[in-house]
Amino acid sequence: MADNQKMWEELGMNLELHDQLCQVLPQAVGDVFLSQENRPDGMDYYDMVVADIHGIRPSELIEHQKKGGKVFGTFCVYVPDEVIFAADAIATGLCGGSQFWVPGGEKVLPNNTCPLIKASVGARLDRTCPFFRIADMYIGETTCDGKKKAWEILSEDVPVHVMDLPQMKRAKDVKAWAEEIKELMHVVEEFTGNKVTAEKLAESIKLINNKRRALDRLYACRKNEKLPISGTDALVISQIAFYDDPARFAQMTNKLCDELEQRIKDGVSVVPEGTKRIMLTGTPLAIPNWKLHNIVETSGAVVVCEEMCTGTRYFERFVDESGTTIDEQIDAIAERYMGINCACFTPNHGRIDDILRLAKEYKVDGIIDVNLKFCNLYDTEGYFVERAMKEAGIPVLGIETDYTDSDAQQLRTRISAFVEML
Ligand code: BJ8
Repeated sequence: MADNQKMWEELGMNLELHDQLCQVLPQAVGDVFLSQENRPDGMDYYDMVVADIHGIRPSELIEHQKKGGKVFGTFCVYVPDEVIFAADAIATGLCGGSQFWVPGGEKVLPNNTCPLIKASVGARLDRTCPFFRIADMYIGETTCDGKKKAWEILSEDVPVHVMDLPQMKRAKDVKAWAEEIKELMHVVEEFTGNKVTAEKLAESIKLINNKRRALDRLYACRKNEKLPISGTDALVISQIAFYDDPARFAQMTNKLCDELEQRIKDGVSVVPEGTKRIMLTGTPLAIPNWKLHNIVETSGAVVVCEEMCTGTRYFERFVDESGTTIDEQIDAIAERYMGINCACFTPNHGRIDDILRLAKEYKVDGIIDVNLKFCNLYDTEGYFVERAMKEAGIPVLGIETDYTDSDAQQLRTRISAFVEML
């Protein structure tokens, strides 16, 4: 811990403010995770990572920098990690999921900005998150208006490269995205001084695909009637995937899956038979946002799937590994990423198809459509999502929330009533 203090100091962090965050986190982890019963032993790894969230991984990133490597911070699942790792750099997710960072963001952003953006900007400007201090360059994207303007503010403090994400899915849009990926590759090459070769890119495509395969395997376990892992535990694994070392993450997650598959064989479940199965859909739940899972899972139901960026949108479908030239590989990367169905696209029927498919695959009893307050995109798309679910006969509850706890009681009442009627 003394080492962490020294590292944070050297990173120029606001130690006094950061101490306040360090004081509340262990309590939150205890309340949300350690209070669960019959957890798989393999959760030890993720518990350790979360317990020292501002220590273990940041010190690894700094080690990498000491050897001359660069670290890139990202905020969206459309930004292809493959290209960054291919230049011997490291990509790390930076989305802020705590109310702790929101006031810092509100100093420069309108209050009616979504909490994810406010927290991300606040974490940087208030100097209270080591990951935001460590990243040498941020990679933004043009997904929503709030983010677009946030990049301009952040770029006054840190180098930012913004990728222009098309918002339709015509052939020319996929082509345009491939061009953007190529540009990112050049930016990363220049910034790191390392050339991306076809061999390097092939390696990193495999590296990131392997991470996806591990998550896919984890989620497959959640399709089972006998549920070997809680939604809360699965969520934190998805969140850790954004910043952990990808090879180690895949290894540890596969190890956990060995245990989960054994549990399935042995008929072990973390919930009693008949517990209602809930899928969450909507805006992402960035770490340490565990509020909804915690409420659902202490209200007599269990979360079996998240159609979210911290969920299926992150790992479903793999990049074709057969390309041998940079152009073929970049086309394959563009193809895979443009298959993600975010509400920033119009139209976005693919997302409705995904939700209907996932509801069947994960045998869900009901869906909660979650919107982060002031996210206009997902809020508006909720109209189609909720209508399609009703037409399909799947019970759906639409909720809007932020990072504060002020609505926790009200949410608990609504979610309990929803679970009751399933
Ligand atoms: S692919 S969901 S990670 S953009 S920041 S859109 S919540 S108002 S995060 Fe996102 Fe990429 Fe899409 Fe996923 Fe709304 Fe907030 Fe914007 Fe947000």
